[in-house]
Amino acid sequence: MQLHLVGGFLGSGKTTAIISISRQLISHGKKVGVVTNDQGKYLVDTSFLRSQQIPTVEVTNGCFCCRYEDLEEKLEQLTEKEKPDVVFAESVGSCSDIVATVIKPLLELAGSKTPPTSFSVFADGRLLLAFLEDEELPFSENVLYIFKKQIEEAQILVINKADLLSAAEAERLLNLSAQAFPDKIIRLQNSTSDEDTRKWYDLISSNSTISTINTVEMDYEKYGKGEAELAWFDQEVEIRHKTGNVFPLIVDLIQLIFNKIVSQRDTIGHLKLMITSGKEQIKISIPTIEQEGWQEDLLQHQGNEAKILINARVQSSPTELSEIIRMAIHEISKIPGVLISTSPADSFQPGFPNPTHRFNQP
Ligand SMILES: Nc1nc2c(ncn2[C@@H]2O[C@H](COP(=O)(O)OP(=O)(O)OP(=O)(O)O)[C@@H](O)[C@H]2O)c(=O)[nH]1
Ligand SMILES: [Mg+2]
Repeated sequence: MQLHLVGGFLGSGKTTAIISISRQLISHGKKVGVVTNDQGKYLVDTSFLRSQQIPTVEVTNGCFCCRYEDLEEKLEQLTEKEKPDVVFAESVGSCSDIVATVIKPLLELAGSKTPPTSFSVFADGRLLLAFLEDEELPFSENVLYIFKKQIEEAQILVINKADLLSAAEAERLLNLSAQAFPDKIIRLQNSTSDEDTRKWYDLISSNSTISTINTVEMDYEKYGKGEAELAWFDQEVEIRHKTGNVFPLIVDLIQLIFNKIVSQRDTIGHLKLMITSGKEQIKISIPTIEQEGWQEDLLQHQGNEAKILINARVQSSPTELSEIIRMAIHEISKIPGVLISTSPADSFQPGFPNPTHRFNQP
């Protein structure tokens, strides 16, 4: 069995690439499994992967490094149940120091039955270009530290969302990345293209150098502060309209949340929603740089009730983020004919990173 670790910042495209290649592999008769990971416990990604019939287990309530034993246990469960040929493990987008705390332990601990084959780190090409050209990014210094460290420890750097770059930007980005990271394997990729994710898979499945991967220096004070400057919010919302279609209301709800976050000068890491209506399951995703078209996608659907799982990861405080979402839901609930019920909201800052193991020799 091959195990491919996939890291990188919130919204960089990890799940998109994993789904694209998993579906291709499954259609060619391979057995695939995925491990998702998050600080929260109600995960849009898990729900979306399962909706695509991809066997998925999850490590919740903390990153792989802080819940290392859980990761090993889930890998074992998946291996026993599905007997997969290939497993992808996607770490939470606020996690770094994965080489020292996950890859080295998986490679070197006697009890570890699942040594990894590759470690890819995804970065949104537009954010990476701004970063390498010393432009200001919309993150605090400590959050930017996490973004930077994730890239620094990559074995394979996937510069993603290539389709959203001009040819000139792509060329500049490749040149700058080659200069900044001479020791990495660098790929420019569009993860919405099956052909491109297939090439990524060819690269990671033939990788033979994982055992030589180096750990990076990590300032845990800065890393911890960066995580604490992010807010997590998860909630399930059921919306019904007595006579009409709820989808335009869902668009309004998301737009209200988005506008309020932006007007408060908070930065979205990733706002993602899983909408279930009848037999349909739709994932809506708004990363740091909003991608157009989600409104039109949603308005193609119809139904007078839906269940919405909200996962918001925002540079903000949990109190502020909860209030923004509570107010938006309240606004929509005032519309005549609309009935809304909500599960208790789960809102918090990720705890200080406290890895189970840390192999700090290079
Ligand atoms: N145009 C374009 N969009 C992409 C690409 N890869 C991902 N996306 C979009 O980017 C958004 C975020 O993608 P995800 O795959 O959910 O990102 P992620 O890294 O798994 O996010 P988290 O799990 O929250 O950290 C979605 O709207 C995707 O459709 C790409 O190569 N090109
Ligand atoms: Mg994901």
